[in-house]
Amino acid sequence: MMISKRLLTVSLLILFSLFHTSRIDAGEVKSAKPIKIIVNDWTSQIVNSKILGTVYESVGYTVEYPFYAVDKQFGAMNLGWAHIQVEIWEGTMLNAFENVKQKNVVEAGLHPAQTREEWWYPSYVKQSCPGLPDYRALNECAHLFATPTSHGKGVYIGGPWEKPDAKRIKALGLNFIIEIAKNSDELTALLQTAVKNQTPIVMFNWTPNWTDFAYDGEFVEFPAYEKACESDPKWGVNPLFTYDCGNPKGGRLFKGAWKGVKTEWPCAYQILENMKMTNHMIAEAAFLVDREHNTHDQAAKIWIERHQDIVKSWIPPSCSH
Ligand code: TMO
Repeated sequence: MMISKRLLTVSLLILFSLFHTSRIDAGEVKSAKPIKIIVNDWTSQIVNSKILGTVYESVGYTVEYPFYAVDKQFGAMNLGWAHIQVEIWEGTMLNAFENVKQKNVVEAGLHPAQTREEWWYPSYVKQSCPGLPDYRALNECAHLFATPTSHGKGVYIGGPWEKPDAKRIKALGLNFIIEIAKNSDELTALLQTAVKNQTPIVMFNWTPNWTDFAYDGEFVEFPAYEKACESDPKWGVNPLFTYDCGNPKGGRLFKGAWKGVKTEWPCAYQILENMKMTNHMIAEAAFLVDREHNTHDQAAKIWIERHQDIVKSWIPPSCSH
């Protein structure tokens, strides 16, 4: 009895390792463990995650989409709790990413897209505040952006992503307060209401985004960013405070992965490296949801149908079914 049980165990082990080896020989190591693709709280990131996840499923992987706020995601990735991030914006996430990059997180290549994240308004706002886009016009026009509870100060609508807006308001002496929208859906709703009523609004926005295709709009031009603006109070128009400048322009957009992805799901890692999104492609992904009211899943499906050749080109031949 004892012996046969042991025999059974041993033969099962041999069988299992044969099975495992044969998969390695095929050059398609496909761990059945789910790949956890991080989703954040703005549209293009969610749609891009679903696009990538759909491609992963098409080559046989299992995928999950845990939500993480941007300030929690890299800690989770460093511990291997989450595995992939498809849209890392230099302007909002570089420092947090750099903290984990030398540990258990790797950079998986750049998107060709060039990014900017900054205060923004739809163009009709300029009719009532003609000094824009120069930031100095904001104080002359602060009353236009006031609300019943802002005590005459202008209201700037920010997002839930780390930005030095409070420091900038102080350093540049702006007569503004900040209200934070909880995600890109709320920003979109506020913008659409303002446009419908042609009321002034100044809010956080970025490019690539759906607004690139939907509205004329402009970023506010603050004093041009330089690294020293963040660290040296003497730099810039205010000698006492840092952050008397705008956000960087021409920011990089890149991808990141938990280090273990390369060995656990090698094809997934290669596909992530090969996924390269332009400004146009990302704005389109967001437009499908924020303007055309598809769900994130529908948008991913439509996007993949429209760009089949591009999507196919991300999949190395040894990884396709
Ligand atoms: C990170 N975001 C694109 C919302 O600025």
